[in-house]
Amino acid sequence: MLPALVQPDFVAQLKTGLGTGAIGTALIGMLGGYALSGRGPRWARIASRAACAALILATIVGTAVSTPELRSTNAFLAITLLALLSLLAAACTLPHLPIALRLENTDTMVHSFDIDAFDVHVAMPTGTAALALFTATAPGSYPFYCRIPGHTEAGMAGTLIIEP
Ligand SMILES: [Cu+2]
Repeated sequence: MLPALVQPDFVAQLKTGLGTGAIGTALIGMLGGYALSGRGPRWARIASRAACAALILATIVGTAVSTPELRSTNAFLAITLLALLSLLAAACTLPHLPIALRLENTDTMVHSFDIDAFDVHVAMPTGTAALALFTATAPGSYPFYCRIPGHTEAGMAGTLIIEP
């Protein structure tokens, strides 16, 4: 997003309208995703919702004030655009949402699931399922392991990879 904003012809894009649709689409996706995520400061989510509402309103008003010959075509385009943007905003909530891992222990021994980076420490009693809930705050590689003495050394460890 940032490279699109710092292009030397950004002002020209705004004046001509060329390329602003792409910027607007990315903005609505990011802002909508953040607004719908239910995470982060309340004021920031309200500001994101307001910005999305303004962009959507601009689309509707732009359609309404277009010439009568183009109005039905523009209305179809506006509905298609709004549907796509809604889907994009919904998809953009995914990085903000918590991860839920169902951990089933079918072994005869007790185990655990631990990711220090996310402060995840879940006991895994034998013969039942446990739930690990956490939010991946940043992309990266995060080691996980079983904290029962000797288990990490026995190979109960791995790396959780969070991709951007
Ligand atoms: Cu173990």
